[in-house]
Amino acid sequence: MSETQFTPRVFSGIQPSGGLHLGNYLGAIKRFVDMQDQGDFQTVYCMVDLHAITAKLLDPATLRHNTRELAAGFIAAGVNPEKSILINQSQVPEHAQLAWIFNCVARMGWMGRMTQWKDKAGKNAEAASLGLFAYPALMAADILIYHATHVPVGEDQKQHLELTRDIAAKFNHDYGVDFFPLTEPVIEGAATRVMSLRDGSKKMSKSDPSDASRINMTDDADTIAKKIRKAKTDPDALPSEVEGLKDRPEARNLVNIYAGLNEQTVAQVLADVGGQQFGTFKPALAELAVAKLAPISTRMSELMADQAEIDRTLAKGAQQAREITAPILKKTYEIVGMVS
Ligand code: AQP
Repeated sequence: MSETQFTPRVFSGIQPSGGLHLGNYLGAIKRFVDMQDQGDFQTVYCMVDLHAITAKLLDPATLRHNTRELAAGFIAAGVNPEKSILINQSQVPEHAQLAWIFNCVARMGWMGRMTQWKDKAGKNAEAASLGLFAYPALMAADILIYHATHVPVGEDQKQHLELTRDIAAKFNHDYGVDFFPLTEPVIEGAATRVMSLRDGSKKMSKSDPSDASRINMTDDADTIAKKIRKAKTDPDALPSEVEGLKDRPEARNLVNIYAGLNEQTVAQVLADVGGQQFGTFKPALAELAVAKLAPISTRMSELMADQAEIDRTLAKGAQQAREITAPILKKTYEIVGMVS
């Protein structure tokens, strides 16, 4: 256990590897805003553009567009650059510098066991990039270069957070220091794992080739309603109790989404909608989704009309971030024995 008192600090990020979707919103951004507004933490939120090229290299103009649009999405959803530090990862070079040290701390076996690596590399691991394999070490550096104590994430990132703790513990142990905190994951709420609208066994994801599988934060009201209307379901009515959703992944997913958007528990939602057929529930869900998402999407478009302002916000964020990261990197180098 760590004896050191670390400043309560939150770090989390999202890859600009594609457009934002409802899973990112409910699993991550909405909770970033909650933790920012609680006021118990200093909050740092990041577009992890270095991560975004690990699965495949993106067209440069696309990466630039995605990064700015993601920044607009964060702000439109309530991340306030006056309250949180909002950054683009590559503009704070200490992330990548610490990642190199962690590449030397982490073990190949640890990385090889990551389910995301196995899923994304697939059967052809030989052809995957070295960056994809090392992704969790860079993620550990993203978090630990801030000495972040808490990381709000979706369920899919739990294993990477455990690895972050393993890297911190090994570094501390190998150098006989108590320098990096053992960061706590914060995985909370009804929608920590939003599933594809077309297949309740698959996570909603930017890289799913089917656009109908996800609700994009830029979708208009008609598109949102159409995707929900066409979402895969089963023929039964909704249950009144949570246990009734067992073995009904698609039904569970739609109820989870409703609960996440309406800030209710699944049990509360089912108490209201139990007995309804999907013909009734889906339009209600569509109406709720449009009511919650349309203002964010409209604000995103307004922000994207002034990209120079987004760039200024990110430049300011990078400056603020480096006041935290530069001393932590300097101290890390001292501990490791780099001559400065
Ligand atoms: N479906 C999801 N449900 C709940 N949370 C989710 N997150 C992602 N998908 C869901 C959370 O969003 C944050 C940022 O994720 P990311 O974009 O950095 O990486 P990812 O998890 O790999 O997201 P995608 O959409 O699946 O991207 P691609 O397709 O590029 O790999 C994380 O907190 C994540 O938990």
